[in-house]
Amino acid sequence: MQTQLTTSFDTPFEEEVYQGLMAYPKHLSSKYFYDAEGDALFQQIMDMPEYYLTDREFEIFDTYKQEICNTFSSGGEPFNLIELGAGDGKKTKILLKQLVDSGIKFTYEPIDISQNVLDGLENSLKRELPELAVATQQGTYFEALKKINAKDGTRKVILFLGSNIGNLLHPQAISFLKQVQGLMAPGDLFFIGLDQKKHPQTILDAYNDPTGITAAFNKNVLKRINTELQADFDLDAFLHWEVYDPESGTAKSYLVANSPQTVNIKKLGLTVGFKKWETIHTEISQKYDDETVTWLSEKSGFRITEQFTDVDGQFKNYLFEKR
Ligand code: AVI
Repeated sequence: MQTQLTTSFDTPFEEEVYQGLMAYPKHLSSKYFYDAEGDALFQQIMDMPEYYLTDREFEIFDTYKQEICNTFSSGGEPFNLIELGAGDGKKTKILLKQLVDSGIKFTYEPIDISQNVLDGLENSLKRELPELAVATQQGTYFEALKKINAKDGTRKVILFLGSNIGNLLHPQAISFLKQVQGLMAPGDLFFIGLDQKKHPQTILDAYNDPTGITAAFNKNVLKRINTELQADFDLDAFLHWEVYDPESGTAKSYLVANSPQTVNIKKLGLTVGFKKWETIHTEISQKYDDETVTWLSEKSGFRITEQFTDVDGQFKNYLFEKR
């Protein structure tokens, strides 16, 4: 049973929560996992032994830092190294250090929606790499890229790491890549990290850790609805559930109601009923193979010029060029 008293929304969050919980089957977007608490939980996830993605990409950078940096600096012209969604920059620092040590001229321009994240990153870079030129860009990726383009015509190398695009379905990923491609000039490069298809159990373990960090991360969307929209979700009344389809390469996260219940969301004037075992789909984490990456790149106007992988082929970083 669903009842609704109001339909005007103050924020996209309100509208998406409303639409997602009124839908059948129910869904909520994983982009709402990330508030200060969600950011901290994701940081813990990246440090978990089961979450191999971070370590494998770190291994690739550590092994191929020289080759990667040579491709970035081709021709020796100064360039802007732009990172979409910079986070704490742990992996990027390997490349930054290599570029600085090689005397290559570049400016690091991390883009993030959170000024807090950017301040933390800038402070740590000042301490660890004082000679590095940094120009942080607060805002959405596309706003910030447009601003960078308007400022000067310096060649761009754009980083999008951590298989972040895997949280988008293929059509959304293509539209995202097309927008990036549209903001690139000939000669600019796009360097993207993509998690690969592998033993299904390895993937399930990465998204279903025994300590419950991933479960807390998944439930953080309910916690945000409780605090920001004055709701009364009982977090213990939902199970975190992960499935992986080895054919499509899609890992999906759900929250599953373990009892019949009614949730009130005051800010939306909404009462939402859940049957026992009813689901809320919250996240996809797409896994890739070379054929799929080639298809995605071609669909969005790119060509793959190089790729780097860890020793077991678990993760890959691809270099895309505008076609
Ligand atoms: C940010 N993103 C690429 C992570 C992933 O692997 O899908 C988010 C995450 N969800 C659960 N664990 C990590």
